[in-house]
Amino acid sequence: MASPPHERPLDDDQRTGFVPLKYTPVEPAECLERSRRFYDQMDRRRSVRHFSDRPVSREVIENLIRAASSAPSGAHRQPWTFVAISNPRLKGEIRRAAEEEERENYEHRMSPEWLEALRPLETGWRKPYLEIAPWLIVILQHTYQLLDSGERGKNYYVTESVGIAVGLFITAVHRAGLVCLTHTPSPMGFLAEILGRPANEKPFALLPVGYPAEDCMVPDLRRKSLAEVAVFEEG
Ligand code: IYR
Repeated sequence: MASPPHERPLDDDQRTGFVPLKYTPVEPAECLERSRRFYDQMDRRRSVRHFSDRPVSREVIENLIRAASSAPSGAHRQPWTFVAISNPRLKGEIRRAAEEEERENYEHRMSPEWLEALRPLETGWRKPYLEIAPWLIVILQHTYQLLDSGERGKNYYVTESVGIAVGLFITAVHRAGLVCLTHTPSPMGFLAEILGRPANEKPFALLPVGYPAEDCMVPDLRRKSLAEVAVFEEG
């Protein structure tokens, strides 16, 4: 009888081998302290729509993308591309295209219920931050792999994987002392077109990144309490 797939010996080109985990032990008290400190820091993260035009070096952006790309992904395919844009002409082109779609959204496509849900955020179709922020990061998901043979290879849990990578990116931005906005102009097809991306890459989100404007204001939101978001089943 043939062995199940996971018990079949690997071909040499499939073998990655195993290495010891690089793990630094941590005592429970230190673990608690670190978890507290990290939460305190993350609780200060806010989505920002008022950016300074103060530059951010390419090296910083490279490190943020490296951190994001450490995300776990289905079958370790890392099915994402981060396009980092500081070119003013491209930023202008993206702003114009995003505003065109967003104007249509706000004036025709969004339901009254949706507009009402957004009212406290005081958003609108105008997106000046797309030109003011020093960097725009476009994240694209690889809906399938383009193999060297030109054939399509399947990717797994693509949306989940890319969502996690964007979460790590947002965390890295905050840890670096910068701010960003998770922006999803809809539909986003124009981004793949403007950036000339291959057919297997589908835009996932557009994140302006930079320093906040000096007079930056954010909506006075409250976050759900632990009891509202967590359920513990212990014992
Ligand atoms: N994409 C639009 C609308 C928008 C939608 C949601 I859901 C938000 O949380 C915020 C905005 C915009 O960027 O204005």
